[in-house]
Amino acid sequence: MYRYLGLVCFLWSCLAFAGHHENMEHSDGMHVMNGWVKEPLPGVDATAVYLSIHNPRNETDLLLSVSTDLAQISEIHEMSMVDNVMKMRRLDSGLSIAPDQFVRLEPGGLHIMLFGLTKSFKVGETYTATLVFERAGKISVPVTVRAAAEAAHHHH
Ligand SMILES: [Cu+2]
Repeated sequence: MYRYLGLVCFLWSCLAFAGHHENMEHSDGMHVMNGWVKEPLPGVDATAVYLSIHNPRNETDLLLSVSTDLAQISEIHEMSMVDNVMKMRRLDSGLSIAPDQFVRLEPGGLHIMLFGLTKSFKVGETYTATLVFERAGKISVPVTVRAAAEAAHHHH
């Protein structure tokens, strides 16, 4: 029990600091939280990471790239409806995050696409994603595997 107290205190101080921050990675420049990765569909060598980012500073920052220990290639993607068809495109110039903006990467929208998977992706396991921001620099966060059935469809 006692070993959890430090964690609880840590989380509580986060909550006291800002109500929406759970499982947050602290950084001077950027808050990254709630990271998870969708269990790949059978026979598909790709999946996606989702997380939330909050820019607490008064200058815009840019998510330039992401790397993980889950796959050979990670790309920042955006999904949107074009003529009633869901289209996915790579954000080649990164993802801009305005001052105090809270950005959710979630199924059906922004995501970090993984290609060339290198792990077994057992549900509940936790891996690491490292985000590189133009100003805030590198921030590593945990991403936990969730079952594909729990997540919304992600067509390629
Ligand atoms: Cu994608």
